[in-house]
Amino acid sequence: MTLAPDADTVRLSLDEARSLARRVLSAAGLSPAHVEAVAETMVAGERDGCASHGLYRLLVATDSIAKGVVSVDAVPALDEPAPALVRVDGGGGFAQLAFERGRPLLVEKARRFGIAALALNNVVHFAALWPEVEALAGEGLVALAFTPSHAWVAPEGGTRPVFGTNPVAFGWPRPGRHPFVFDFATSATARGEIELRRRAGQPVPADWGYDADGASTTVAKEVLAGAMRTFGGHKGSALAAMVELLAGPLIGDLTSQESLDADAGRKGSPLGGELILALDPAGFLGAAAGQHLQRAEALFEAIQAQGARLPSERRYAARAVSAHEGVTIPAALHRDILKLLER
Ligand code: NDP
Ligand code: PYC
Repeated sequence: MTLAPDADTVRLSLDEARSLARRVLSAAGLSPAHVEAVAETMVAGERDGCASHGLYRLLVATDSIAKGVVSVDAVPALDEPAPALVRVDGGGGFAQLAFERGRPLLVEKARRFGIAALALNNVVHFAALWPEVEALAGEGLVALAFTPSHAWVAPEGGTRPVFGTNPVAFGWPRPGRHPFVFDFATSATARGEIELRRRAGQPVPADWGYDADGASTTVAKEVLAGAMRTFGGHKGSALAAMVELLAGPLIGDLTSQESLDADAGRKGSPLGGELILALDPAGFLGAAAGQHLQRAEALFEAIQAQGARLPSERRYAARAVSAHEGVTIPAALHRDILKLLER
């Protein structure tokens, strides 16, 4: 670990970040299998320059553990409700281990049937979704993932929370390259971004949310106590509703309002489900499979030829830098993380 020249930040190698995350999660009482899965996700987030879902999440995850929101030693249970469907009951544990347990069978079924779905039920979710779709695209599959959260977001035309921040993630394989991946909240931004602004004492853009009286505000704390807004007006609002339905009632799990009700004021991470879809291009294309990759590359080239960037380009670039330079986090965050080891 080194103090950066301004002493406001701390630099950690990836190994140091991983070891810190594991120590904190173990000290919080999480079982070894969950520690591994959860620490990897947080380090991957920090490594890829996704601060809102990186090491900051150690504060969030340990808070949920301390409040009894998470089952620390849950053993995910896998079953097959239909030939192309996989279900993993996470037993109230964090979602990462449940995904690891379900992933091999999801891949196998997608290859066998051309399309397959994995429902994670009864999991606590604090994380980004790109790790799931990137892993599946790395296996040559096209992937989609959705999860509701807590009711923090107002529908377009209203000012009171109904939806979660409800991310949508998509992954597409690329020959010899990292997959094409996007992953974003259907709210104007992830709630984690607003939490980071609150910690840093910074304002938020006026179109991110409303205060508790339904008035626009740039004060992060007021948006957190009021309602966030969807991205893209009615379009983000409809997509947020779709995520509620697909990864809630469709898979027999909670909506964001139900998750907030189940939280009963503890302010823990969302509890509920995640839906992950995997498609094998060979299912549609048979012997012609492979051409789809070249045609996709032509599309990506046309985007980049205009000077526009692909989603995930920034993240992969950050990954390449972190591999030799490590990660830099605010010193205040580092201090708060170390305090978790003193409890
Ligand atoms: P952003 O609004 O920052 O959007 C992120 C996505 O858009 C990334 O794929 C990013 O690629 C891409 N992107 C950003 N700018 C551009 C650009 N100029 N051109 C092309 N692509 C671009 O993220 P959010 O704040 O909405 O979400 C952040 C994270 O929060 C997500 O990973 C999401 O899964 C997570 N989240 C998790 C929730 C949960 O319940 N578990 C709830 C809500 C959010 P790149 O990474 O390369 O910049
Ligand atoms: O940043 O909105 C968010 C979020 C919710 C759950 C995990 N991350």
